[in-house]
Amino acid sequence: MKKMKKAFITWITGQDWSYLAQLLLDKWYEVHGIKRRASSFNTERIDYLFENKNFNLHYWDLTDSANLIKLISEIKPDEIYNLAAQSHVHVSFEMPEYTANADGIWTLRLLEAIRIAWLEKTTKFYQASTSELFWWLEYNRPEAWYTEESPMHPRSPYGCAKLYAMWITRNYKESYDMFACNWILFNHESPVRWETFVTRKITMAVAKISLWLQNKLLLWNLDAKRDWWHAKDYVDAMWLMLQQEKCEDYVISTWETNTVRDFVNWSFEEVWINIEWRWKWIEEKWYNKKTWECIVEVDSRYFRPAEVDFLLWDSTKARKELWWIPKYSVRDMCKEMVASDVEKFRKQEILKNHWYEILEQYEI
Ligand code: NAP
Ligand code: F7E
Repeated sequence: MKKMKKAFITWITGQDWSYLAQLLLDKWYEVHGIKRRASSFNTERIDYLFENKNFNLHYWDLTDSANLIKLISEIKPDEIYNLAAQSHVHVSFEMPEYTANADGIWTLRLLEAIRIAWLEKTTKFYQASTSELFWWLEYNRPEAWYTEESPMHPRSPYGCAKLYAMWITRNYKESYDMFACNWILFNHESPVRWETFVTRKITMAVAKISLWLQNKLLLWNLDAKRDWWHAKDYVDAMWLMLQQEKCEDYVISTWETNTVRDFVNWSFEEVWINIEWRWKWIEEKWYNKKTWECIVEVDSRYFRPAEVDFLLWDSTKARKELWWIPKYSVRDMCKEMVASDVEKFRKQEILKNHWYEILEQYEI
């Protein structure tokens, strides 16, 4: 009988993991995920997996090297997917030291644990790297495609920490002949994206505005351009990468870039609210064309000390070598995210009203 493969994933409560877990369980893997203990439940994205006997959950914190070595030595995973990170760019300016530890040094701990457990020749390692390592403006190429040869210039503590993680992964590959690869990822989103990333912040606000539960959406740089794609497409590609004979770094992207402004427009179109903007840049305000209420406003609290203004990548290498093609367009993804948030808030309201009716009925 064919041996069941073991996958080890850090961490299990994030957006990507929730999709990756399902993909690996469908492919008949024994899956081990780790999570940090929290004082409240945060396993909403993966609750449905607990019934599957091939799914195992371990508690652990990134500062705990001893427990990491113990887990890796006991499980002896065939594949390790390192998704752990303080992944919010804005937050990294407020918590730079913590971000360096979580996103940089943590990767080193994991690579060392593989070596200490004598698994460097058998375990394949995947590092989630990022497009936040690149920036063109300084090189006077404001709107050109990035390629694998583009200069790296991180613009945030998050980018700097991820740059270290990428190079230490490359260094372990070269020094110890490990199968250790980086995947440079562009922004990928979904209905379970964390609420403070711009796309989810927009779709949640649009859903609430359409249901009269919120008045206004506050944003910052509406002109920033991003190469957004669906997280489901990304986990397919991630698995494919670890199945290759040769260990290579890849970039995955959609070949399309759009502004935050476009995403706001598409989202309002999904709930049939016509909007019109007045005044430019810092004074910019958007109005509902039916009621003339202001529903989008620029707010300087979301300002970043340094910003990556533009992202677009030529991912020819990954498409040629991995035969990976995205299934979702950015518009499909936006549609799915808005529909999911409208459904979520509508259900919550129905439930709330239902409880009010019961309380009134019994005069509680
Ligand atoms: P995410 O939703 O923010 O998930 C990150 C995970 O890391 C969460 O499960 C979080 O746990 C955990 N975590 C953070 N700090 C921790 C700590 N100190 N101790 C224990 N757990 C900790 O991220 P994602 O969007 O799935 O992204 C996955 C990976 O891809 C990350 O490395 C990210 O940097 C990288 N990436 C993402 C994108 C993107 O657009 N999504 C693009 C490029 C690269 P809690 O749930 O307990 O907070
Ligand atoms: O911002 C602008 C903001 O926070 C996108 C992470 O997954 O992708 C993500 O990082 C753009 C930026 O994502 C608001 O200034 C305007 O230009 O959704 P975001 P990000 O910073 O691109 C990369 C590839 C990663 O690796 C990261 O882990 O939108 N923007 N107004 C705003 N952004 C936020 N969050 N909130 C606003 O109100």
